[in-house]
Amino acid sequence: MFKKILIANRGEIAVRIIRACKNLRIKTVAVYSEVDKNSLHTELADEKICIGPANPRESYLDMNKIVSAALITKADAIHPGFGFLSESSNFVELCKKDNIRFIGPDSEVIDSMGNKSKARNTMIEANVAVVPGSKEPIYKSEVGKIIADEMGYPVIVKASSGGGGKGMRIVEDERDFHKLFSLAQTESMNAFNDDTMYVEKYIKNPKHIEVQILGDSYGNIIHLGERDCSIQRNHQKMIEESPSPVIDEMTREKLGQEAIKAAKAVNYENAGTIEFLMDKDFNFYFIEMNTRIQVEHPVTEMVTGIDLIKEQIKIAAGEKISLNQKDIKVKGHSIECRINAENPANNFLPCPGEITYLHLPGGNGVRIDTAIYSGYKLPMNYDSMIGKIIVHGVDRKEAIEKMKTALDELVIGGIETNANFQYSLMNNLTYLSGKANTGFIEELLS
Ligand code: MV4
Repeated sequence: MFKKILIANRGEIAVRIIRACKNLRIKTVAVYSEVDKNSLHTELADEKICIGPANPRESYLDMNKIVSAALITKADAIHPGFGFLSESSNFVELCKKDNIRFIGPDSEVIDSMGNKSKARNTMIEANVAVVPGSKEPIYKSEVGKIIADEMGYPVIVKASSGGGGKGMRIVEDERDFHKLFSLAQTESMNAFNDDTMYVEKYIKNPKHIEVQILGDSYGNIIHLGERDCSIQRNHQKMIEESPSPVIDEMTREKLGQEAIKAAKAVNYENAGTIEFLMDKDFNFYFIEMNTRIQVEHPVTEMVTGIDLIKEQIKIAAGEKISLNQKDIKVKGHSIECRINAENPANNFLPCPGEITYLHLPGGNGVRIDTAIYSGYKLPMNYDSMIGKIIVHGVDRKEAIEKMKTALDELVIGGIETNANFQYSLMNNLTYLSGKANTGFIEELLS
């Protein structure tokens, strides 16, 4: 097992990883930027090392600085968390060169899934259901249009390097194809320096369902059920839950096997997520694979009782997964609400500032993952997510009641947050029905 792990991240996920390391009696190194000098992760870690200015490019995204920090502190592994360097194959290679274990999959796997068009092809070869669409990467609008015309409209044009909605355009009418393809391609070029595109049939108002998987270095792969992440705004998830309120035990097993098939196609090792779209007739289609731990991992932990970060560390250290698929039971229901420093009354504008007062909720089945404390000044340089409330109940109804109680009890003084907006969603009839799809928030706000 590792003796010391460097956490190449900040905020609540850095704190979450430090706690898992402590549980495993592994020493921890925090890295921080100048504006994060007073951040909680630096306090909780055994050692801390400043890696530069607030701008992520000069600190949390600077691979050389992070590897240097690991070498100086003699850390034998790096946990990247999510965002930042978590899906950088170059970073994985750099770690390898210096004999530092990257806690995550190998660089080739990251690359093959990071290119969405390539990932689609891999899944088609492996007989995983994907959205009908192009097989080869597309560079010319004329080529894309032939495929779109044949499929019929609406279609969606996507950037191979895309993510978070960037480089994506829905085309309803064939006359708009060239214009929208070109817009998406230009956006992709600017954001990712890549003009590789692909085309899919557009599925209207799908549910976003993802399956958590774990794979070890001995070829064992298990799934830990699904998360329903349909409640999102501008491609940012707001609420996630497990299990999905619309998936029964039989469908869960089928979907889980589909996810395992997808993971096996790339010999997946460590924690990963297979993303599916579900249409109104309950058909599932693979869209992407995320080769990292995700923000919403706690809802899976709550219903399965498995600590995913500890599993990631053990797998990276060369241990076999100690669980069999038949040991994995989804028990009760878990919901996560993301708490953001933002103002819902002003188009969800980020609102960093000083937290003048803080009361966090608690109680049976209430978990708070956060790095904020009373007196903490939120820097403006990073994501507006400041924490997550995760609840676990015997069923969805009880989980919702616990979430309402927790949101009501939460007091964050000095800054605006989306907590009241989240509370209102817990009373929304569409949300309560469990049938809300990815178009729900946009419709609600329109
Ligand atoms: C889709 C889709 C419908 N059909 N693909 C959004 C982010 C990225 N991970 C994939 N996304 C989608 N892919 C097909 N074939 C719908 C979404 C989607 C979406 C698209 C446009 C505007 C808002 C959206 C919100 C959620 C999901």
